[in-house]
Amino acid sequence: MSELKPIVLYQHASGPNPWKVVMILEELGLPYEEIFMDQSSVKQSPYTSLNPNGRVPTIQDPNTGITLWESGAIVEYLVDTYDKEKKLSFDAFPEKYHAKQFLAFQISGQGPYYGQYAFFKFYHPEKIESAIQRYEEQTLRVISVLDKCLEGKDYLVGGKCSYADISFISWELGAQGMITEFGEKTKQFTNYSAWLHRLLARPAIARTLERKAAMNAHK
Ligand SMILES: N[C@@H](CCC(=O)N[C@@H](CS)C(=O)NCC(=O)O)C(=O)O
Repeated sequence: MSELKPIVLYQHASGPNPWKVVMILEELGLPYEEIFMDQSSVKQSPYTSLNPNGRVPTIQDPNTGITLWESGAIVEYLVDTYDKEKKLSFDAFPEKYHAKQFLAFQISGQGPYYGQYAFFKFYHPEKIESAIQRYEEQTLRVISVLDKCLEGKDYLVGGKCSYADISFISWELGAQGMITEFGEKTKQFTNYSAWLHRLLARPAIARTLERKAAMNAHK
C-alpha cells in the first residue's frame, strides 16, 4: 500500500466517532493524516462545505477523489476499497450482511443512545432524571444485546475480528471513561466484557488508544 497517498481525516481529539475511523485505518495499515478540528470550526465554512452536518469525522481520499462523512459510511468505504484480503470484512454470504447489520446497530443504537446518556447525565443544564434513566436503560439494553449475540463466540460475525466488532470500541470506552459506575453496571455481561478485552489487546487498537489518551492528557 506504499504507493497510496495519505487519506485526510478531519477529526477531534476526544470524540468517539473519528477514532472509530482511525482504528480501521490502523488495522488496515493505510497511510493517513489528521486535521484536528475544534467545536466551533466544524460548524463553519470552509469545513461545512465538506460536511454540511458540521461534525467529524470526514475523510478526503486523494487516491479516489471521494469526500465522505458519517463514520459508518467511512468504515464501509475503507473496507470496500482497501480490504482486498478481507482482513476485517467478508465476501461470503451471509457474513457480509451480518457485518453490515452490526454496523447499522452500532450507528443507530449504540452511538445515539450512549451519546444521549452522556448528554443528559453531564451536559444538559437541567437534571431530568427520567431522561437519564431512559438513556441509561437503553445503553444497558444495547450491551445486553451484544452480550447475547456473543454467547459462545469470540467475535460478532464469522469467527474473526471484523469492522463490525471494531466499530463498537470507541463508544464503549467513551461510556466507561465518562460514567464511573459503568463498569459495575456492565459486570453482569461477561461475554461482552471478554470480547472488549479481546479487542483492546489488538496492537492497532492499543496503539490508537494510547495515542488518543496521550493527546487528551496534554489538554
Ligand atoms: N453520526 C455521526 C456523528 C458524528 C459526531 O457526532 N461527531 C462528534 C464528535 S464524536 C462531533 O463532531 N461533535 C461536534 C458537534 O456536535 O458539534 C458519525 O457517526 O459520524
